[in-house]
Amino acid sequence: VTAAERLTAFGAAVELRLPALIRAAGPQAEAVYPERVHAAIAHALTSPGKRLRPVLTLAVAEMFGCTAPPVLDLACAVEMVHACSLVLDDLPAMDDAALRRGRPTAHRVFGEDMAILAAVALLNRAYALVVEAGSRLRLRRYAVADLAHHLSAAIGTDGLIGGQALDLEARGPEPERLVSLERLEYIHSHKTGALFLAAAELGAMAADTNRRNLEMVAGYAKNLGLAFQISDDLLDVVASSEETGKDSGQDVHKVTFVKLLGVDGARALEAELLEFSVAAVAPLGAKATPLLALAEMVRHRRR
Ligand code: GRG
Repeated sequence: VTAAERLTAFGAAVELRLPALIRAAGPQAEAVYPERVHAAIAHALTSPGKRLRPVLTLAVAEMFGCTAPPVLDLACAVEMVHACSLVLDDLPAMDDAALRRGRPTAHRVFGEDMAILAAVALLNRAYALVVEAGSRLRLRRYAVADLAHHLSAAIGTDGLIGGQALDLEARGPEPERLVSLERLEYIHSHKTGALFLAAAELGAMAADTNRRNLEMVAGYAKNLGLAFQISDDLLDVVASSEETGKDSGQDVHKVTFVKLLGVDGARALEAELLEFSVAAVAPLGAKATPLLALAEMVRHRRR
């Protein structure tokens, strides 16, 4: 199998596993209530996403020799955090988006109240899964608390929440006059890059690999995440919502790399960051081929 086929297989495994993880196992699992929250969670989680972050977790874990079943749940936990962030980001108080993954956004289908509860439930479930999967892995170098801390750091005010908060503050007429390139890099590397970083770190920790390897994949993931957000800025301008499955032109009131650097400048920066990401894992040699394939996917993505 080629590296690209391996990535596709990881995505398919995630796809298959996600629905089973919505509810915790146990005596409550058969309960029907709360139907609308569960339906909203299913809508947010099982709609057709690209599954890049969990694929990254699985690819990194396998690269360091770990294919144990709990890694799949760890990867799904990362996707749950991502799904949570999308539901929140789409709310009227934030992007007020109508379309996500080619479907109406969670709050448009289930109402804002249920969408908020579904987002919080996804986040809550993600932490439970990290603890469960982390315990089953029986790691030597890392404690379960290390996994939870890395995830928490990625989400907190120094992670997704921090990046999103500054992004929201930077909106208005002519946002490009308010925000420097440095601040924009902070916004993007936090609101998007941080979860790519955690996805890779969790994969490395699940494989019980050493700190040096952990740092290597962290360097890869940080650059990949930032490049990914730049490609997102580009697609908002150059692709249609039929292609991306979400509202395009969402960024008119936001500051983006395209606004600060132009389309060509943003493309050049994206290419440079992808080179950095690939260079970070070069010492791993042929083992890193799936990570190179993932960087290629980001380079060529149209959705
Ligand atoms: C509590 C988890 C949590 C978050 C709160 C709302 C928020 C803070 C952060 C939002 C961050 C956000 C939505 C960043 C944009 C990231 C991005 C590029 C999303 C699109 O990712 P894709 O293209 O989406 O991978 P699919 O649909 O393919 O999964």
